[in-house]
Amino acid sequence: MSAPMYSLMLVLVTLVLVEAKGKPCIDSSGVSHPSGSSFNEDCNSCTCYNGTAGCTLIGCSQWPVTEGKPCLDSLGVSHPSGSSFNEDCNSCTCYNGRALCTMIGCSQSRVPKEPDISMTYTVDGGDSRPVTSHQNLTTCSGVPVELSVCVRTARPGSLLSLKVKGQTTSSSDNCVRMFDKFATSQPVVVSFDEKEFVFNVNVAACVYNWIVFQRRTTGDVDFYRNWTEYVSGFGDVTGDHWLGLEKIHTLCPPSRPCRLRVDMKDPDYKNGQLIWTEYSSFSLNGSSDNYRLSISGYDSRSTAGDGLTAEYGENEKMGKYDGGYHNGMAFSTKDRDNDEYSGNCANQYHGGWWYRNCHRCNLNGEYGVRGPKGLQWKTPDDPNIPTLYASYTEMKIRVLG
Ligand SMILES: [Ca+2]
Repeated sequence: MSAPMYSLMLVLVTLVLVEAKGKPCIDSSGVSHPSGSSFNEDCNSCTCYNGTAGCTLIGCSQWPVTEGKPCLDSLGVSHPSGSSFNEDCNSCTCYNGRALCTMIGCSQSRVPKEPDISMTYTVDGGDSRPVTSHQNLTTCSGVPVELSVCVRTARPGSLLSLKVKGQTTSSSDNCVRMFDKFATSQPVVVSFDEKEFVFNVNVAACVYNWIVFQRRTTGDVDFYRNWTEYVSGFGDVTGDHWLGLEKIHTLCPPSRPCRLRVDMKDPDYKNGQLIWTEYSSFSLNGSSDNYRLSISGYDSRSTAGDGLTAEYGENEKMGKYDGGYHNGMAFSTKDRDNDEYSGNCANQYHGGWWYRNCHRCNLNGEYGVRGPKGLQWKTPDDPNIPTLYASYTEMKIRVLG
């Protein structure tokens, strides 16, 4: 290599090193952020210190950052500058009318819905024209719906198509499914390219985008971690992970509580079927208050029972715990004891949690253990549900408003 070429390479290497030392507090929209403020950028959460941004990757595995997207969500709601909204697994913040979005770890969750359409048609066997029908759909409270059309007596290989708002999906098996977003009732067109027989159209599910902040499916990721790790998060957002207390607090501060859903499977309960629990209000205080939990609004339709706020036992009947056993508790880890027990609950039960004295549920406990150190979920107020030990958990939030 010639000397000038070598020098040029040195210069390039030096430039790269300088670039890596610290990035300016300017986001991709060209907005400059003041010291002490935070912004989201290229899958990172950045905080400005003296004009330089320190950034932490917060999980952006599938979708690129969308630059310069208008501050409109999929329902057509316009969001003002400075506000944040959630969209298709992204957290978006508006700057001067443009949204900067970062994927933050999301699971599309289909919540089964009672069918609100049931159409049955019998087509004359001699009629070879495509069958077309219109039917109004009710909404799933403004969130996308999953539609499914199944042909009970389809001939093998016959093509079935479903058309919604100009979009068509086809399938050559017995059923075709499509997702769509309905802000209001919309007509649904169902057609066949051949004469066909009897079919039904159902709204199969309301599809919510939930941000998963905790997932356990194997024992591969150790959850017996220290305070720093629970604050910043660990694991991979596409697999088993804990998103991090600071991010959960940012998404669900007390001023803007989230909806919480907990999905679980216990192989010894209902043949390991998925069971769930929801709370209408979930928020965490900030680091200065050790991410204290506020949780309420247990959904009585939940199939897993109330492990977080159930009132039972003498103390709770007397109102001692004010809103449930884990409500109002700070987070504790093996090196940060914020519980009400004389010892350290996190140490004793091998997790990090909003322990009191100590727990009714311990979903960050030791994977595979059927006991209080394990992924226990206890709801003794409900005689129909035994104490559960999960082999699968997802804790997830929907950002509201
Ligand atoms: Ca203690």
